This record gives sequence, C-alpha cells and structure tokens, in this order.
Amino acid sequence: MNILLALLIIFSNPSDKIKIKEPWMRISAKGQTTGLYFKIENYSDKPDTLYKVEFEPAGKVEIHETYDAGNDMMGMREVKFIVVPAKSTFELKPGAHHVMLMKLKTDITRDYQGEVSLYFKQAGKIDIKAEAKEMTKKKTMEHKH
Ligand SMILES: [Cu+2]
Repeated sequence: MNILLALLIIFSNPSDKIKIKEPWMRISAKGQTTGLYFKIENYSDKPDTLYKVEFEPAGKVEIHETYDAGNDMMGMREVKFIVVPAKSTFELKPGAHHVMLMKLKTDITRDYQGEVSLYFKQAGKIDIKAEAKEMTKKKTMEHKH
C-alpha cells in the first residue's frame, strides 16, 4: 500500500466530519417518555445518515418527525433515518424532528447527564452526553383569550 494513503487512513478520524452540538433531553420520570434534541453539523462533502440511537435507560428509542395532522393538530411518527446533506446542519428540536426515549427505566431529573450513542452511516458511532433540562415554553404556544 502507498505509504501516504496508509497515513491518511490512520489519521483521518471520520467523526471529525460530523459534530453534535447542544445535546439535551427533557426532564421526565421512570416509565414515561421524553425527547432528545441536538444539532448535527456535517462538515463532509458527502451526506451522512443518522440511522440508530442508543440510550441504555430507555426500553425503546425511536427517531420521530412531527407533521401537520390537520385541524391545528400536530402528530408525530417514526422515521427510520435522518439524512444530513453535505456541508449543512440539521437541528432536532421540539415540534420538529426529535429522538423519542420511551419506557424510561429511571427518572430524568434536572442536570442528569444521559450517555447516548448515535450511529451514522459514514461517521460511525458517536457518543454524546445530553444534559436534562426543562422545556422552555415559547410564548407563541401559550393560550391567549
Ligand atoms: Cu416523538
């Protein structure tokens, strides 16, 4: 093998291409469900795909999207993956795409640090720590009469 190519393989860490920013999860309780949110920054010139999320204290983990169910109702449903286009950022946030942590085996209290593994087709496995926070309510979501 060409020595330069060998060095490139050794020193190119694929996870440098994907960076996870501002991971957090909503505080919740044992037996309940909560949401996990973060930004995916793709510095690669190729798209990458998030296809699996692991969180040991959850009995079940799904990637969800939110959709307009009509009559001012929002629904959510499972998606099998999220594609992040080359040189772009994809944000998971309340009211949009999110990771659903279901059948929690533990309470998720304030300042809890959840160890989560994200699996990308190109970048491989990326471990993150998501801090538990209360959802900050948006003014526009409040009822006004
Ligand atoms: Cu959901």
